[in-house]
Amino acid sequence: RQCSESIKENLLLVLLLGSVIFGCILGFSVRALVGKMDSRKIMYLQFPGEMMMRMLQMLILPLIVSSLIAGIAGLDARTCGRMGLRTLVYFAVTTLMAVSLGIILSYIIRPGANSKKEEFERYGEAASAHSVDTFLDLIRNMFPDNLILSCFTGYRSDEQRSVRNRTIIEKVPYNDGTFNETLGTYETSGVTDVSVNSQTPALVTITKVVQEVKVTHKGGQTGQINVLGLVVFSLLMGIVLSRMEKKAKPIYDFCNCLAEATMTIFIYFIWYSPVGITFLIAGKIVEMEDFGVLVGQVGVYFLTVLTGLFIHGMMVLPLIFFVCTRQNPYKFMLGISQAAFTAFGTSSSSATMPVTLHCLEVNNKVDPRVSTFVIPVGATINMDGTALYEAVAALFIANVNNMAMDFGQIITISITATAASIGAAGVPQAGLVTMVIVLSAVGLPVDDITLILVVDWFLDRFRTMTNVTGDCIGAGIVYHLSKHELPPLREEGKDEEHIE
Ligand code: DAS
Repeated sequence: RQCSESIKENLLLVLLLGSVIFGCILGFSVRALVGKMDSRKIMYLQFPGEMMMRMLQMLILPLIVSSLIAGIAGLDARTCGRMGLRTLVYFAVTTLMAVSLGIILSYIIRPGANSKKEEFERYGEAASAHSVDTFLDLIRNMFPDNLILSCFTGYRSDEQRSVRNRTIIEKVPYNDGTFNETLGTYETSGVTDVSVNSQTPALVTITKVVQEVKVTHKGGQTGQINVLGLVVFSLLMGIVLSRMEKKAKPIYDFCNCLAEATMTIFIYFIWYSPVGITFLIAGKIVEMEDFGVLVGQVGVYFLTVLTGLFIHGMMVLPLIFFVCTRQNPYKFMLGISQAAFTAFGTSSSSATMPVTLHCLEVNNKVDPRVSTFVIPVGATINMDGTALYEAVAALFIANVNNMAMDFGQIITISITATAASIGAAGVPQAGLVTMVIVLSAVGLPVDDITLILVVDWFLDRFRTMTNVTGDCIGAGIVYHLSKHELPPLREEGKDEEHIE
């Protein structure tokens, strides 16, 4: 049975790797044969991938709540506290190391230095307008329309009116919050013009709105699930149940059963993920504007981030793992490679979560009570790849504007890049939106985000892979340090000593 399990796991790994490669081939072939596709056709091409994303996202809620509650309820408070402390220390240390690496590399390679903004003009209105479109989509996906538009309509500043006579590229429905139970949507109470063209203060206005929404609606997440809220609830519930001991047995058994059933459903889904990843990647490649942007300073920036992610993900994290566990880190990382490829395909730590838990528990034999604690929290607040990227992007934009950063500003970038990575949700390109915090903290022009937008969808895949790898390495380390304190896992039919 073990042999057939490992054959299945290896087959899935080959299929996932193959899907990434085939997705690139399909994307470039469609791009060469069909050329520019309109957004509707691109949507059709991406549909199988979008379906996979929603299948995985559907499992997040039952999986996190049931496994986290059952995991914590099965532990005594002391073990739980020590495990939590080890997890948070690991998150803080690795995120700060990632930011520091990003800053050091930026000063060595100096992306954007001695370049002029005119150099980026060659991608002109099309790329920038496309970038602004993309940015608007990102913001809209990041926050429910009623949130952003209520802030937006409440944001009627003079600057806003002055922008009004510019090219209108977006008519966005807004609403007054009336929810239509039948349709399950907000009633549209009107249409507001979001007047933006490529290089106008409007983008700053919009990014200020993003900041406003981010600040006044802290934690405002996409229409997707608020993972952080779920994790906090499940942690608290698990701790309370742990103290209730045998009275909590019915809920404890229910959560264990729900977690097992959810992972069984996931096993069916996972065999579809190679198909989904293929079409997700192909659709993005077809959608991509001009690959030529990778030549020149944006290419240097792109390679700086990739170099940092490679060093951090393939050297720094494995070294930390080896120091803490004295085990072969690359063997451990081989066990989580399905999650890494899924992260590359989906660009979402949250959507990858079921795969991540499966890899840790089935391939690397990590105790579910540890993995279901570390991974949901890590997918939400531990994003080493994003933190490194935010630091490099900020220094790239500073170089493009010939603005030298003093020591105080470097420290500010380190702190805000860490905060931005904690604030970013585990959804595609969340790090790009929280970048606004870093840029405005050190007085960099926020609308220069358009300079990096065109390559961001591709960089996002690599930084999401690094984020997921960091979470898995953390789960492996916390498991190694905590396993002697964990009560034996519940056998079939045998009651949990602690609950009993
Ligand atoms: N895509 C995000 C994630 O899921 C990372 C980012 O946007 O930076 O981890």
